[in-house]
Amino acid sequence: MELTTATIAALAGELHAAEAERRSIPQLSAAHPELDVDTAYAVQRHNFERRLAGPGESFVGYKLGLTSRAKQLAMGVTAPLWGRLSSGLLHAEETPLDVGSLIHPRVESEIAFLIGRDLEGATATTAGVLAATEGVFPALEILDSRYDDFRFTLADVIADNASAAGVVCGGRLLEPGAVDVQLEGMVLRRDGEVVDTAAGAAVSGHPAAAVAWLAREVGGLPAGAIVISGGLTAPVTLAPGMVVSAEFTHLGTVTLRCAP
Ligand code: 0L1
Ligand code: MG
Repeated sequence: MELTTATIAALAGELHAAEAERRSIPQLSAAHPELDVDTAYAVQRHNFERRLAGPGESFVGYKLGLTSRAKQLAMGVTAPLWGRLSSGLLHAEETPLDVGSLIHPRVESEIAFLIGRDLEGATATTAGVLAATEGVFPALEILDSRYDDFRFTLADVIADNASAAGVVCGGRLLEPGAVDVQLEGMVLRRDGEVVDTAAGAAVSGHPAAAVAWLAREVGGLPAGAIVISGGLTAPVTLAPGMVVSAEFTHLGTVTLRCAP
């Protein structure tokens, strides 16, 4: 059964209130098993428009999620998804994160793309993405599910803007011709200890392939958009005082510090 516009607004309101009040809620699909992927994107869009109406907020790009097998296994979901990024989600590398401002914060390392010229959606390919990309750089994505126990169906997590809670940009911006992102190595450290390692190919075989999928899904990407291509490994749960860094072979290092 299709959900009405009023129900979509109500479901978006539940997620918005959970985020604002830093409390988790039951999965939307528990009360609305008819919530499908298309309707979930409508819920996501509703809240993103609400976010854009906030002071100083603007669209900055997209996030891809569940593009690696490690992430799909960690979350028990078997398909990729996408969410929307606004300026308020950009978290400066030098600013400590107050983990108490989030419900159950996690972080994961990603390869980010800065799109240099408009990319058409229908015909987007891996090569086309690389040709349209101004540069690639390393990022850490801060995640926070608004659902109880960080558990959800695919539709639930899409409605929740793919658990987006922040993006830390770091390292160096390299032209796509200057680095093979598929072979780019990454070492993930928590408080200086190695917790995981991966190569770019962990993301859909090639991070640019994931971005091409996104471009086809959303009908094209505009020049200036930032796209984070999805976590290379399972995420790390954050705690006060923790320092997490992702060191890439050529792209450099990006670090997130949590406030004590
Ligand atoms: O960026 C992501 O992979 C988010 C997908 C949703 C699952 C999660 O919250 O980790
Ligand atoms: Mg992510």
